Amino acid sequence: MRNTDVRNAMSLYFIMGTQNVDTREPLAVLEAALRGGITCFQLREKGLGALEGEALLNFARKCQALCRLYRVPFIINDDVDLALALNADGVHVGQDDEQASLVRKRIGPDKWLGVSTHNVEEVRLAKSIGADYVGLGPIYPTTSKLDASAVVGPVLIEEIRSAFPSMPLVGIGGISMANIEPVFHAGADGIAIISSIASAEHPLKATQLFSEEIQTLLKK
Ligand code: FQP
Ligand code: MG
Repeated sequence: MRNTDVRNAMSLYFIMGTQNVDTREPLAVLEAALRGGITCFQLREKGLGALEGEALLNFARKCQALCRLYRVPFIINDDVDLALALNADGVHVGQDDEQASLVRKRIGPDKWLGVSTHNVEEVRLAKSIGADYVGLGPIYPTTSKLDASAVVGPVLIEEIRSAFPSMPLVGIGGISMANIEPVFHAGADGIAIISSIASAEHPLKATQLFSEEIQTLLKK
């Protein structure tokens, strides 16, 4: 069932672009994360020095091929044209991006649509236009997004979970091994991670630690 597949894919959702890996090889970081047990991947290529055009297309294709090898859904952030060109598994858009209802029309019913939300009303709207999941955050202060909105804390997850019991819901923003417990306790299906994996000294080990801890927390 699609809703169950989406919820399961949210458990350890890795987001990365070439700007997130310091001096490392981005594809090596992605492969380490895949080996370590990520359950979904979002290509988020933006900011200073971001790849564009043909270079972006080539890089995205390589990411997609790796994800296929590990049978992990491959989602594109913001760029609906790129998602369509690659036949990606889905698209993620925020409140300031292309309108989610129009994105749904463009990508059709089969691809996953994720929407960033910050309150119950935005989740209600996202659900009504056919979003498959919502990202909720920033749960904690983050350095990965310069234009991040106000920190919401795990309490908002609780509120949204009780209003929408079966909506696939992933917490994002400033999440590390030290603070994941409250996120799952509040009812999230998972966490979205950028720097705690992409900037970790050992991305593979960091991912494995997250994966083990999440399996424990989801059983509680
Ligand atoms: N949630 C998620 C996900 N992915 C994201 N990229 C965001 C939230 C943030 O448009 P947005 O989306 O507010 O900012 P940006 O395009 O800079 O990422 F749920 F997938 F974890
Ligand atoms: Mg966006």
